[in-house]
Amino acid sequence: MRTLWNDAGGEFHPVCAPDFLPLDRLQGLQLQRLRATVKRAYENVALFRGRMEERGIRPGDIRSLDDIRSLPFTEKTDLRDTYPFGLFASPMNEIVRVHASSGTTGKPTVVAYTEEDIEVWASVMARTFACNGLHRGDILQNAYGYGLFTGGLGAHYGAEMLGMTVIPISGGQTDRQIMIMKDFGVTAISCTPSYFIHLVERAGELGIDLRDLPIRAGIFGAEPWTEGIRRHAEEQAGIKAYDIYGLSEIIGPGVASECTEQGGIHIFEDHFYPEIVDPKTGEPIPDGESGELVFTTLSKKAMPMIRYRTHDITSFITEECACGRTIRRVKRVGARSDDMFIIRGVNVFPSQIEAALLAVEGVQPHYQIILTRQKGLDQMEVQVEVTPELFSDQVRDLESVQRRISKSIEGTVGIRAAVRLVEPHTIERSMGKAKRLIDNREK
Ligand code: DLL
Repeated sequence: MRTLWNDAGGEFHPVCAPDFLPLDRLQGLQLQRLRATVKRAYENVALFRGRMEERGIRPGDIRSLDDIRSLPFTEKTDLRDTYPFGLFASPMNEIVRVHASSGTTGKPTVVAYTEEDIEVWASVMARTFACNGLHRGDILQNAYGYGLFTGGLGAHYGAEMLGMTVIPISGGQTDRQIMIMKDFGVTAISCTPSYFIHLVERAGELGIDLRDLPIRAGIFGAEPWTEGIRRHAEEQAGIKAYDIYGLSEIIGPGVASECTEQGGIHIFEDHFYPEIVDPKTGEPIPDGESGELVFTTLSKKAMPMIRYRTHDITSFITEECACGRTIRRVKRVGARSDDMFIIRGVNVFPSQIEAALLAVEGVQPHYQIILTRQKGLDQMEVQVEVTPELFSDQVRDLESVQRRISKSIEGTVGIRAAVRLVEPHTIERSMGKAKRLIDNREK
């Protein structure tokens, strides 16, 4: 993979130029690419052609960016129904890579890349790292999982394109990660936020204070996380923690990223056209209101996606960003519409529970929400770890923390939860995406 020379001391990299395009140029590019994508999807993918024909739309009917609204949505079930290769728009001999997401039930969803797609992917990941203030000379410990998951290889190619030194360590083997971080002079780590919290904790047990090491940035994504987790990671490790977002169906990581302003994620919208719609009606909603993020890929060859419903909930940020990027920002994705659970008629997102927990002193960012049904009534128990000092304290102190947590949860979501304080290390640690919710209610 070609590495672009970064001759501006890390402040600017040529691959980042599209981040700063004037709006009319950006929109011109988007329209040109949208038309080409729709034509490609129509001509090569039976599902897209069939759906467009049902609506009487032909590729030539897309004349403006707003015309995108006449196109049908695509859902994750469409990938499952056409498993494994039914949505490919390129012949197999042009596909150089496939990835797949494990999926909670049954078959995985498969995604594909041509050589050009891999180049685009590397470039949007290079732009992500540049957004995070990284550059040639940085040493990146890439602890996203390598393999069928898009995190590891996606970050890897982007880091190399930017000219960083990559340590392709993948997830797991935490003690070894800490040794390498220290011995190799690592300046940035990429992994899930929950894994980083685990790594910081383990370093502490080994008597290593990450604040004494050169590491200065954490590139965190692949799961929802909160400002509480950011504060914890930044304080405990002496780093800046950045939010990066993506999904396999669109490309993997590299769809959107925070910049050093840390005020929402910039979408690389020259390649991924965003819409935010009402999750129930599919109709567009006014800028600034929250709804479901929908993406249309603008340059993917192997697997173009038309109006893909992410089920991720966010809103557009309308103010300009101080960093000068013209590409639009959305708020961090705190919730997926399908992560939401309903308990006693109240809609609750796991991230709301996380925010309520971390607002209480002495609470550690390790928790699990367990739902059960007893005598026909839904019950929510939140198991959460507290600091070892607190745990060894008097029962009275523990009870007071328990009460404060209960109050904080009730104040946030409006319902009572049974709170169980558990000893450090009781909650299972994850190497990748953390599992926060266990729903034991029979369906
Ligand atoms: O998680 C790609 C990725 C890898 C993103 C590494 C960032 C870093 P999937 O496994 O297909 O792809 O999962 C995609 O994860 O629809 C969101 O629900 C969630 N997600 C990803 N990033 C974030 C984030 C990768 N920063 C699904 N905040 C998406 C909240 C996120 N949720």
